[in-house]
Amino acid sequence: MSDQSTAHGNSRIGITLETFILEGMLGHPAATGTFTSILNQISFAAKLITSKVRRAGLVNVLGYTGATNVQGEQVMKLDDEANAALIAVLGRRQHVAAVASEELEEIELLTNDARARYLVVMDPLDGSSNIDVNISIGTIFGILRRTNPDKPVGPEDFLKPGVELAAAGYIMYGSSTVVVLTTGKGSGVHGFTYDPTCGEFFLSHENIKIPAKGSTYSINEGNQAKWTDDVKRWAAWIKEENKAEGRPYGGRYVGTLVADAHRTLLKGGIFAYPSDKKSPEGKLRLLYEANPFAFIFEAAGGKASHGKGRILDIQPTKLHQRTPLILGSPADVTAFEEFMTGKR
Ligand code: AFP
Repeated sequence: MSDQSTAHGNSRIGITLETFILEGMLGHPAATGTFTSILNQISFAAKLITSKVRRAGLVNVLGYTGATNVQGEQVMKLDDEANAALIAVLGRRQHVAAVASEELEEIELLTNDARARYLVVMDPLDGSSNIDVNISIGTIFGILRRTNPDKPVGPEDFLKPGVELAAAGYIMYGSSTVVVLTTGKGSGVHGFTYDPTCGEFFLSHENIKIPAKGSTYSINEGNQAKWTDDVKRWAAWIKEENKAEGRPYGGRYVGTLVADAHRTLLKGGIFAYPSDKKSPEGKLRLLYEANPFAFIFEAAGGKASHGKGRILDIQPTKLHQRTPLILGSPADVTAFEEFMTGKR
């Protein structure tokens, strides 16, 4: 399959991810190509991880679960493999100085070169408890500009509010592999679907806009006993019969943030992982789960909240900080916030 940019009139549907990224760079005459190169490297990592994910079931069937496989190689957990693939790929071109990963307690330095102007935050394999039951999993990433290139990178360099992200995206290993990315509100949110027969990502979802209001809610109902009274009231309200207001909403919950957020982004509605008695600070991680998704949802016309305000405005204090996370259509997230702030 070749680039099909001409087959759809003005639409760019069908162009490859590489061409899309390159055209973006050509629109910025001052661009050095560094940023373009990082996005290309991430799309290469997406292919590597896809090939590992697609064989995950076989690894078990063939009994490759011990410390070594038949080739005598160390068999890593898929989370570790995804982490290692991303670090290897991002480290190759000296553009990324360091990464903060869900898989690593500390940051990983990739180069001391002062010309490495970017930092990457990532959850290499989100939803890993779903691997064994063959349910969608994903990778989440965000790219930050390095503000002190003359100083060695430290964890404090990653503690920036999400508004400062230069780009964010995710890869979903679902019925197809899809990459969704954005460089912010002006550039839109775009999705690319992988064609395994030729090893390319093609633009399949151009300029994604989330519906203003949806009809689906996504929350782990098993946590109900631990919810605050405000969350309980909201959950009862969303299930209440009210035809004029489009309620009750249908429930959908995968338990992989990437999958629940992807569905919410395309179809509208709300995803909520609020704080509860067990996790008063929330469960999901601010830097590499909440912030990238908040950046994507806002760029698609949606909202991302911690219940009482904007995720992207939170000033992080810790690398692995947690946060409540509410994502979705603007009307649906606003209604949730109204329940949390005593307006309903
Ligand atoms: P795992 O990676 O341990 O499966 O956790 C996935 C996750 O971080 C996120 O992807 C889900 O939205 C959330 O946790 C699900 O959490 P619950 O299992 O508590 O509903």
